[in-house]
Amino acid sequence: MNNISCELVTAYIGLGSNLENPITQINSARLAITQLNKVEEFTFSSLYHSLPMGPQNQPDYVNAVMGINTSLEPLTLLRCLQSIENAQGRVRKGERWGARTLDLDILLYGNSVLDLPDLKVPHIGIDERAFVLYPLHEIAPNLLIPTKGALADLVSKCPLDGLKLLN
Ligand code: A4P
Ligand code: MG
Repeated sequence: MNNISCELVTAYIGLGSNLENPITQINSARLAITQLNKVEEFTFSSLYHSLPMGPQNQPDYVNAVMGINTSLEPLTLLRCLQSIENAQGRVRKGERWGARTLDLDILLYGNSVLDLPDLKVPHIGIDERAFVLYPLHEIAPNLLIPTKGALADLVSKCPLDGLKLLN
């Protein structure tokens, strides 16, 4: 990574996979994100095993959260993450919350609140998903989530829903 010149923003990315060797998918995505121009990883959570949210006729997931510093604009970052999803064989079949090789979500982008057609930040549902809240809390326990409140409070109210540490 490199060539960071403009204003740096701290962002958090949620990674999820439940197809084609999820652990490998997450590790490959992490590497691809660190290789993006103007993106620098500063932290990465443990890997977590989680039960599927949404349709139940799909494999369990592996989830993690990555903290980056970036000077990419939010929509540019989104497009870069979508390119990585596509490069790792993501197929969009139109089924909401269906199985996928890789899902990369922008959970937080600094303290921004964005309500664009293609990008909602904080990510929708961030405050009620164990597979997002627990890994995020592991790496950033003191975080305040715009419009939602203290991460520690959200975690304390969120059942584990079968979430387990993988490593
Ligand atoms: N989009 C809007 N805001 C964002 C954002 N902050 N980050 C738009 C990323 N994308 C964002 O996403 C649909 C559209 O969301 C994109 O076109 C983008 O412009 P998608 O990746 O094509 O489809 P999706 O992921 O199926 O949709 P959605 O509604 O974002 O699903 P989620 O919320 O990502 O949930 N169960 C477990 N255990 N673990 C998981 O990780 N993930 C999902 C997907 C379902 N069940 C899961 C998990
Ligand atoms: Mg998504």
